[in-house]
Amino acid sequence: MLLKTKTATLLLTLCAPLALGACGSDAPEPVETEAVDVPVAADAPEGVSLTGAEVRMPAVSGRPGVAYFTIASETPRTIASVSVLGAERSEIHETNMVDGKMTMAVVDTIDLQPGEPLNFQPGGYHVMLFDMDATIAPGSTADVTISFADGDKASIQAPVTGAGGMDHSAMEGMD
Ligand SMILES: [Cu+2]
Repeated sequence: MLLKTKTATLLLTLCAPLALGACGSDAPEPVETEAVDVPVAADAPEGVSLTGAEVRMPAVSGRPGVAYFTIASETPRTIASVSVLGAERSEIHETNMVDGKMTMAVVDTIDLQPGEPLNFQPGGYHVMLFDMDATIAPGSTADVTISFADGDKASIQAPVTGAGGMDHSAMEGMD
């Protein structure tokens, strides 16, 4: 997942000077640019944190894309829907293992509890994006909006990445 990768990179960057034993004043300052790359919601209700968003292209053109992110709330909230600008329709799905097979089910709403961040990620909750237009392309960003049952919304700019990950192949049979 994107967020984990970025965190690992940041730790490596911070640890490098120590590992080299270069603690003198000549040691280069650790650069934290990787951490800045983690997308953070510019627009979210108070107490809501929305981070690490990613929109992934389908392996086969015309198939649904998928959106991932991490969301947390300091108060109980219900996620009612997730939409992405440039995708005509979206559905929240949950991946489950049933009898050793990976299956997906549409989820209408998700309850968010304080202290329990939800990771939308391959193999778990994810948002399927149908009928994406050309504005969603690798290297660009897509506007992801989470709508809560009380009408509040949180938005984040998600980097669009190329196809990849297991969860896509699992989706090919689904429509
Ligand atoms: Cu799905």
